[in-house]
Order: sequence, then structure tokens, then C-alpha cells
Amino acid sequence: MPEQSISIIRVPFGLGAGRPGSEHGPDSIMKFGLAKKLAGLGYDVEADRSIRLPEGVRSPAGTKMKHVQEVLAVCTRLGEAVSEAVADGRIPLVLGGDHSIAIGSLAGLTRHYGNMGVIWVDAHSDLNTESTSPSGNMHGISLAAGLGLTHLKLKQIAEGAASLKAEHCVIIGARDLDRDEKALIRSCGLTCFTMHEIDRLGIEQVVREALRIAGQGTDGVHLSFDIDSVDPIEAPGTGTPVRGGLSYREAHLLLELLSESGAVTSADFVEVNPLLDRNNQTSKLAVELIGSLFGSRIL
Ligand code: Z70
Ligand code: MN
Ligand code: MN
Ligand code: MN
Repeated sequence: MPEQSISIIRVPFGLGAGRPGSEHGPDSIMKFGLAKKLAGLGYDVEADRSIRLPEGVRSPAGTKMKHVQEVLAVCTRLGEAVSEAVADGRIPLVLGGDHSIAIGSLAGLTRHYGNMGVIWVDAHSDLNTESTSPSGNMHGISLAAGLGLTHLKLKQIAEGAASLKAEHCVIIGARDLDRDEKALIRSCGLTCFTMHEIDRLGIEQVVREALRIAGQGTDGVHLSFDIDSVDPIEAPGTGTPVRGGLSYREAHLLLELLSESGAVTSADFVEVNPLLDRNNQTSKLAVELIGSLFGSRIL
């Protein structure tokens, strides 16, 4: 069997979030040994890709949504890099950056996976649109963009990209939803396992259900992991911490179960903000969690 390959794609971009710092996430995660960890798990690791905002791209001031042009430019470049990785048979592992960059991942991926499932692990649902966004922050609309519900469309970003089907999308860990997001979740056909369902069913059953919804009848599964899904006690280094999140053990178990399933074909890890971290705890946690996704085990 040929060695499996991973393309680590760094995206040092934080303008989709409400506060600065997540642009330092990729370098911090790399600094704590991600490439070495994955190589130690037996993967062929390509780690030299970094997606930069092109010189001179700047959105006009005074619009409701902030930094739309910058998000578009970065996502276009990211979409190309992700698409290239898939075409070369490598698993794209995208390190954010804020969660707006998932729009670029989804654009690049859906060129290849015509019927992709998505598992979105997040304290938020990122289901605002340009009309409903209370903040104007682009990281709050990325899943809605994937579903084709925003003015911004994936096919503007990558030729041949297509919207996700809600029936194959799952959110896990939600606990901070805006009013219009709640209405959309009830009507659009995706599945949302909030912290309430995790407490009642247990994370193992939630992940099994999620794998069924995102994995059955699809040709790939993308994991988009926002570190703010984890409780701020374990992951303080993030821009919008929300109490009552996944425990350290639940987060690891979730990723171990995804790993065991063998279903995940690509992943984003986003919203690590080293400027807000304590003793690099959040960056180190991200490295550990990515390890669990790629097969690291206690024994
Ligand atoms: C809010 C908004 C959000 C991440 C915050 C928050 C969205 N619903 N996403 N932090 N990762 O501004 O749209
Ligand atoms: Mn998010
Ligand atoms: Mn979030
Ligand atoms: Mn189907």
C-alpha cells in the first residue's frame, strides 16, 4: 500500500474575525511540532504551502460585511491549493486563520467531490448571511456560503465548485447561535448536535450519527474544526470563547472516532489565536487533536 500523503496548507489570515490574532495560528501550530507528529504517524508530509493575501487587495470602508475582498482573494488562492492537493492524491489539512477561510477549502474541495459531506465542529453555526449577520464578520457566514445561501458563491471562488447539500451537513458543539441562524437550522435540512444533544447522547453516539449523515451516500467528508468548540478552560486562545464547550476528552474522542472511521478526506483547523492564549495551551492542543484525527492513540 502506498504511503498516505498530507498537504499542510497554512493560511495566516485573520480579517474575517472580529479581533486580530488568528493570522498567527498556522505558525504557532507548526512551531509545536505538527509536521513531525504527522511524519511520526507514518505520513508523507508536505508542509511548505502558505497562502498569503495578495498585495494591494483592500475592501472599501463603510460596508456592512467587513473585508469581503480580502476573504475572496485568500479563499481563491486557498481553493487552488486545496484542489491541487486533492488532484495529487494528498489529504489537504488547512490551518487557519479565522473560519472564513473554510469558504476557500469548500470551493476547492467541491470541484472534486460532487456530493461531499461536512462535519462542522464549532461553538457557533456560521450560518449567518450578508443580510442576517449581526457583526459583519465574514467568519460568521462560512457554512452558509458553503450551502449556497449567501450572495457570495463557491463558484465565484473556484471554477466547477458547487454548493453543499444540507442533508449531508452536520454541526457538532453549537452553543452560541444568533436568532436567524436558529431559524435557518430548523428549516434548511442540516443536522445540528448542540451541547444539549452531546450531554444527552454522549459524544460517541453523536459522532456515529454525524458520520452516517455526512458519510453515507457521499463521495468525501470534510471536517471543519473551529477550536472554539472546545471549552475555554482547555482552549482559551481563540477570539470568541464560549463557556460550556467540549471537554478535553470529548474533543479527543471525537477526533479518534473520526480517525477510526477512515471517512474524513480533508480538514480545516481554525480560530487558534496565539495572542489570546495562555502558555501556548491552545496551539499545543490543536497539534494533539490533529494527531488524534490522523491516528495518534494513547496505547
Ligand atoms: C456570530 C457572528 C463566530 C466564530 C464567532 C459569531 C460567529 N454568529 N464564528 N466566532 N468562529 O458574528 O456571525
Ligand atoms: Mn466557526
Ligand atoms: Mn466558532
Ligand atoms: Mn444523499
